[in-house]
Amino acid sequence: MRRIMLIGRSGCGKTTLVQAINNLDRVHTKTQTVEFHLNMIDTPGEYIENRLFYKALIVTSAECDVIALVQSCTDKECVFPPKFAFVFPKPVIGIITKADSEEVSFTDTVKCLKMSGAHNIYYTSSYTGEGIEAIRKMME
Ligand SMILES: Nc1nc2c(ncn2[C@@H]2O[C@H](COP(=O)(O)OP(=O)(O)OP(=O)(O)O)[C@@H](O)[C@H]2O)c(=O)[nH]1
Ligand SMILES: [Mg+2]
Repeated sequence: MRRIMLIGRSGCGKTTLVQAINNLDRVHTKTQTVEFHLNMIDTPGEYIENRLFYKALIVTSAECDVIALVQSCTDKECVFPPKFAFVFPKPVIGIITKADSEEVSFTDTVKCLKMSGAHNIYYTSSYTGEGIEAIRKMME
């Protein structure tokens, strides 16, 4: 089983995604620190929003097999610096969250993740379950 580490801005839906993938009850809490699950590592949004924490992300990534850059299709701004993926000596995928949202265009979100250097982009909604099985499969 491959362990995946989620990185993305505050409120983009990382923790909700962990809950959806693991069939856990949906609980809304702001992630305050790095949280280790058997198959996933959940990080606080602040870690990508503040470059002082980049080092912490890189160190923590030693504990995972795949890094996922997570960006909500409802977010206008791309939180990742260009080529950010290349700081990790591991595969980096992109996950688009909140695909159930109305009237969003995925174009900018895809562009953001590609510019960040993510390969393989997954479209997900933790609410409808879209894309959740595809992520589970990728983690097998
Ligand atoms: N429409 C929609 N909203 C979602 C989805 N996933 C999460 N949300 C909402 O987005 C908000 C933030 O979700 P979280 O999972 O806590 O976000 P996070 O990325 O863990 O945020 P931090 O812990 O602060 O870094 C919550 O109000 C969720 O209900 C989704 O698939 N669709
Ligand atoms: Mg969280």
